[in-house]
Amino acid sequence: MDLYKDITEAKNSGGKKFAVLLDPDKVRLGKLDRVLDLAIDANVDYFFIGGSLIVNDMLDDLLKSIKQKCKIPMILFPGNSFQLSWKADALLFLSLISGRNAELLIGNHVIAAPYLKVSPLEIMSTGYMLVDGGIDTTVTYMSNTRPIPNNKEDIAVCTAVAGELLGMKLIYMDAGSGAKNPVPEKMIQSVSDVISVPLIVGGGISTPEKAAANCRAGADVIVVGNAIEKDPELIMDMSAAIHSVTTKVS
Ligand code: 1GP
Repeated sequence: MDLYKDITEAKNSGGKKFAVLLDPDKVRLGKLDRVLDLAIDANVDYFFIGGSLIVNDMLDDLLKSIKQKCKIPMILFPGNSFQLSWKADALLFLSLISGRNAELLIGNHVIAAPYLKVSPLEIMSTGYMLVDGGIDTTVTYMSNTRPIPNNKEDIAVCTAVAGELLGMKLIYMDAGSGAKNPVPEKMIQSVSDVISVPLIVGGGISTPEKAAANCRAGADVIVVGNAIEKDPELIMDMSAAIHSVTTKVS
């Protein structure tokens, strides 16, 4: 399956996609079955797999367990180059364009390149932008970068445009896992208005209402992790809310 085509076709027709983030460290394999059943019933579009720091060697087991049970595509969302596996379907090849840490802009990519070049993974270059979520998240500490202040739409817009002009195929605005304040709709709207590649939004989204509001503001893919870890049943309402939004395409 060409996942990038799937995302862009949805965007071009105003449709929205729902990605459930599974952190291999946090998903207890016991609870996973329930999450997978709900994800199948709710027509979840993708699993994003990754975390800022993974301390258990559970990535391959998690990918195997998902594949045994369903066909929902698995997209790696790696916090570092140890979080790679051929068992997934695709990879967000993230460049942390909101930061000025050369290792996360290009350094890790050079190290991973020979592995990725021969892998069967679909590689999607992604301009990854951290937006201040109101608390110190693991990702800000681990990346050693400062997030974009959440009232600075102009910085977010220029960063996203630069990412697109550099050839990145997706822009991902993230307030960080467990953020107190998700990315504001005003910022989503400003960025969505100026880019033509699909926009992924995540971090601290905990209600279906918020997810739908983000979609109306211009997000094309919504990512939810924490809230679903706490309450897997939320998958149904989240998915219904996200899939119910269609934005006008000009
Ligand atoms: C984090 O965007 C994701 O990188 C999801 O965040 O876990 O807060 O939903 P949450």
